[in-house]
Amino acid sequence: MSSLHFRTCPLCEATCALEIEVKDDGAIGRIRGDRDDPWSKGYICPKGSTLKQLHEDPDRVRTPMVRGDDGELHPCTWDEAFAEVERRLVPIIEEHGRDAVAIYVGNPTVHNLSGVLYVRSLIKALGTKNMYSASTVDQRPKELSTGLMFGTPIAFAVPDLDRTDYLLILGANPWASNGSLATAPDWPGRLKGIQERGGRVVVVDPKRTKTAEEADEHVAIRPGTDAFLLMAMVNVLFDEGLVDLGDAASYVDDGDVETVRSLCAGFTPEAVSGACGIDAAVIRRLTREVAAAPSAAVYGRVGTCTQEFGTLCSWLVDVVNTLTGNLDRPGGVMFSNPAHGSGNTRGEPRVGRALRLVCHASRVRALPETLGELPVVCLAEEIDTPGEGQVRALVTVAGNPVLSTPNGGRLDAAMERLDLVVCVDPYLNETTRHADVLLPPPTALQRSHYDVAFWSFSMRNYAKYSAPILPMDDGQLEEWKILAKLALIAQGMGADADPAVVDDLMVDTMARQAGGFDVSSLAPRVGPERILDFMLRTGPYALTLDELMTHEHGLDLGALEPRLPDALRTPSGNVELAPQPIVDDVPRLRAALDRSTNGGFVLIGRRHLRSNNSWMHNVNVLVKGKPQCTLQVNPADAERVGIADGGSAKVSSRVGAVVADVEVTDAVMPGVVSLPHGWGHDAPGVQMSIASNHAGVNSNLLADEELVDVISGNAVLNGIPVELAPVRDAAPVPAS
Ligand SMILES: Nc1nc2c(c(=O)[nH]1)N[C@H]1C(S)=C(S)[C@@H](COP(=O)(O)OP(=O)(O)OC[C@H]3O[C@@H](n4cnc5c(=O)[nH]c(N)nc54)[C@H](O)[C@@H]3O)O[C@H]1N2
Ligand SMILES: Nc1nc2c(c(=O)[nH]1)N[C@H]1C(S)=C(S)[C@@H](COP(=O)(O)OP(=O)(O)OC[C@H]3O[C@@H](n4cnc5c(=O)[nH]c(N)nc54)[C@H](O)[C@@H]3O)O[C@H]1N2
Ligand code: SF4
Ligand SMILES: [Mo]
Repeated sequence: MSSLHFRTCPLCEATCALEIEVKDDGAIGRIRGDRDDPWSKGYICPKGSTLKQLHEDPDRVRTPMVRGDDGELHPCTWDEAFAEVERRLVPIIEEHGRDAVAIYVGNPTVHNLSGVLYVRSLIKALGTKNMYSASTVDQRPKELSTGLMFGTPIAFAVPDLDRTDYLLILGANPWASNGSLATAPDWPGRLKGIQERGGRVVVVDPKRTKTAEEADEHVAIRPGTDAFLLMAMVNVLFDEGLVDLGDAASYVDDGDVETVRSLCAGFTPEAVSGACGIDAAVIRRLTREVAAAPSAAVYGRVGTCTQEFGTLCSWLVDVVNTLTGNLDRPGGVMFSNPAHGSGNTRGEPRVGRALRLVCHASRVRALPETLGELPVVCLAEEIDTPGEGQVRALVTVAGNPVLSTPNGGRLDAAMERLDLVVCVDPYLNETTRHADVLLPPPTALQRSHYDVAFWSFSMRNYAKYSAPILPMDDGQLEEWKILAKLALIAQGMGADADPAVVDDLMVDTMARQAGGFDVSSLAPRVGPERILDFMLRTGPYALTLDELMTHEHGLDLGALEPRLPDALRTPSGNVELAPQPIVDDVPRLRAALDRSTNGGFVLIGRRHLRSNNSWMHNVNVLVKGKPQCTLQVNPADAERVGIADGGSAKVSSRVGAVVADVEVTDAVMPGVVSLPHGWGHDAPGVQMSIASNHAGVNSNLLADEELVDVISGNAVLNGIPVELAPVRDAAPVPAS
């Protein structure tokens, strides 16, 4: 006999429901999609079933480790590990101040209930200006544009895939990524659904991706030029009298519409066509199609955020949605109403404070702080540039910035100089190999889950609690306790302090902010479950965790409904269509229009369905077969440079060089080469045996930390100028 358990997959943003078999002896059996789940209906991708392999991976670190006098990491007890953190961290803070300690919070944190809730207490306790996260190599532009326009940075307006008649996708490949900042399982099926209903899907991408191939139309665009394209679309809307805000008109100031009209002046399709590499006639036609469709949604993602005009792009996406009457209507872009509440369900409707922007700047380069964080492109220079305020210690939580952030080579070298590195992570990888103290959390199967992050912007209102499926092993510690212990140490309360102190403080603070909720009513729950129960009870449906637990296949709370004007939290109480910080950035775009390109190559990135950023390459079923980490080159370019399919090429940028295996394909447009990120697992000290056998190269040795979107400080990861050269000798050349 075995038992079946149901839980949400925590690996990507799609939040598919899994059915997991646990055998009599406690071993994990088959993992498949939960067909009774109303949200994902049995859909999963090849990664979902690998929670088993991740749990059983012999390379996964199972005990805390401390670096000894011999320079090696040695297993130790949790008490010893926390004592070591205290012994070394507290003097650094006392001698050099709080800013001498940096923290980097990586992507899996938001896929983890413990992480997402408790990392905040660690950040607060550290009290450092040197707070970094994966957000500034990802979605910070979208957070800023959403925050400025609607008042809440992460309550994004999401495309209503299941009802739309027309979807325009820019810079996203949901056939590989399963979608992002617009949560829904089975994006591929939902895209097909649009076509089956007689709707149309158009994809704007420098590469003919699987998503583009499956679409009705692929429009190839020069990397980094989407803001021109979108500005030209806005220009056409005004020029051809196609502006019609629909119901949203009541919540948008006419003056803002006029401001947008004047901002787009001069960005005609003819003026941008050369820069974008798109015919003016195509730009006009796409604009007319979006305007004429009974409902339409424009959706931009990583490709539009991680470029030079990321914030302008993200803003323009929602400007087009608004000007065509598609904001907040079925089939357009809509706001979720999540069971656990979010920024736009809490507080007073139409009451909000201006988004806090740039309270401080980074020490070395004066890049802007946004939403409490500095851009991660600054991290290495803050470590390797001497002077008052220099970073001397780094805490990483669920992050691998050596592979995931620009100029990873510089960061790798800088980490060698740190007085202390503390990593909360289950693997010894390219970043955590620098750890002095490594604190491994339990696996996904050993922890509870509820997707606080992604159901804040999902395409249906849906809730589900996942209980832990496997017990903790002897000597493991829950991740929330690890984070709480670090917070207590950072606060000077000592390595022996009880994590319950942090837990109580958190729930008390949240209850106070909610206007005096009686926390004792949540007893006897503690930890993440108590906070979740609180959030559900004070959320829009006044659910309780007990009630939610009775829905083991998840609770469908219905399709999205129009939420304007109540979802607005802007100072004006309206949609702010022309926020000043964004208006101020338009001259930069205008200036770039006249900039000539030198005709050289530019690098873009890509994702593969069987990969997940940098950390799942140790799962054999995901990496076996054709190598994923190849440099894709257009046939005409390959011939011109003298490189062949299956050969290797040296790719160089301002900051570094790699030698990559070449894949010649006409899927990438001429002048563009594509290399995925998250690879390069051949560094000494990395303990990921399978990954090291499929090492690949680190594309972020090429990404240039000097290239940023000015408003957000977000890294430019697409459109990086590079040079190509053939490599006759197959032997790898060291990176320069
Ligand atoms: N060139 C280029 N670079 C990119 C991108 C790109 O498109 N191009 N994309 C960017 C994007 S969107 C993102 S989100 C970032 C991702 O970059 P990061 O946020 O740094 O994420 P990963 O590199 O996947 O590293 C995740 C780390 O978390 C650990 N981990 C896994 N599960 C857990 C857990 O449950 N708890 C803890 N504590 N640790 C865990 C893993 O072992 C690994 O060390 O990469 C960015 N980098
Ligand atoms: N299998 C898998 N799934 C994942 C991840 C993963 O690593 N693997 N990572 C997860 C994470 S952290 C995130 S943030 C999401 C990201 O999800 P997506 O945003 O869908 O990310 P990508 O698949 O990288 O798609 C980005 C697309 O932008 C294109 N592009 C590059 N430059 C430009 C440009 O200048 N303009 C335009 N219009 N397009 C451009 C690229 O060719 C690529 O097709 O995926 C998540 N899901
Ligand atoms: S699509 Fe994402 S959530 Fe769904 S099974 Fe795959 S990794 Fe998990
Ligand atoms: Mo991401």
